[in-house]
Amino acid sequence: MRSLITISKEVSQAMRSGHPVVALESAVITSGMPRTPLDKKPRCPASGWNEDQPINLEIARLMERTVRAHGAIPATVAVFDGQLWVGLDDAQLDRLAGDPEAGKVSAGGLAEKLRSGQAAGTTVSATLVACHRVGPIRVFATGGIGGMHRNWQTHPDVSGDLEQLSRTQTCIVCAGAKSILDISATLERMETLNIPVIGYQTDSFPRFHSLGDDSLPVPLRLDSVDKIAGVCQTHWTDLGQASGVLLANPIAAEFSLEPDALESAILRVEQSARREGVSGPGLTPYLLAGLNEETAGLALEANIALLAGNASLAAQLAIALTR
Ligand code: PSU
Ligand code: MN
Repeated sequence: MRSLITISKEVSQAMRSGHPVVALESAVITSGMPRTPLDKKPRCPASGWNEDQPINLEIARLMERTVRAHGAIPATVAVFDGQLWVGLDDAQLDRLAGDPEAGKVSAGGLAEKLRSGQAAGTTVSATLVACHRVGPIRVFATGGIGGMHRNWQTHPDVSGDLEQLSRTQTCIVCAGAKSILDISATLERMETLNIPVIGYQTDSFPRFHSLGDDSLPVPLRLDSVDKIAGVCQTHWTDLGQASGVLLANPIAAEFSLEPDALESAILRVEQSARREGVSGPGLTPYLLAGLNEETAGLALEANIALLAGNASLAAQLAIALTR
């Protein structure tokens, strides 16, 4: 039978020779970032950023370049032409970012997308499926993991990211959970799922667009990638545990949004989501886009900065895991 998974030559060679690989998702490309140019350079370090190109393409390229700059190989995961691709070349990245029909796909929807031949960016859960199937690829960088939406008590919108992470032996590097979620409930859920949650050089669980605070302590703080690699190795190899690890990497302080202003922006965007009846898979993209507008681009700058920061830490961890 024809395989439905295509691993790029570069990624498969790297995996065969034990070279560090970092998986990258693509829902951020198709559904998480504007498809228009930024018209200036981002404020965070972003060498090679092309102001004429759409933000979604430039962020994907920036993450790949950042992984490479540290000496690891990026493996961006996406679906098109009836294939689950692991590792895209520049033309494929360009095509995905420019495809107006491409939405996002989660783990449960992957099979149908492959059968129908439609293009889609993979969410964290769908990217984890690829990590597991081809490797496992041990390290994966994203912006913020999906989790329990606010009001989950009345409408149980809980991202499939959490379940999938609970059965994939991959460490996901993220800036915590998105501020639009119920972060406290999300942390509780990860404890239930036996997912180790590690704060990188921080005592508090970060809130994606902003730093965390004392109200949400991380279960474990570690300050070096070698120590984190050690915990991952013991979790998977010595103990044989099936769950992944969540590494929370706070946004750089200079890009962190002021918590009160962020919270009131979230409340306004939530209100308009309710008014327009937005729910389900469209909710996260709607809330992220609304926040970018409400904050006059500050949330977008924060999102770019944290994505690049996570790619950098993920590459360092992937290298530490090969030692
Ligand atoms: N990080 C970002 N932007 C994003 C996402 C993460 O900076 O758009 C995506 C991830 O792909 C994650 C998804 O899996 O948001 C969560 O969506 P949902 O809540 O519908 O599961
Ligand atoms: Mn959801």
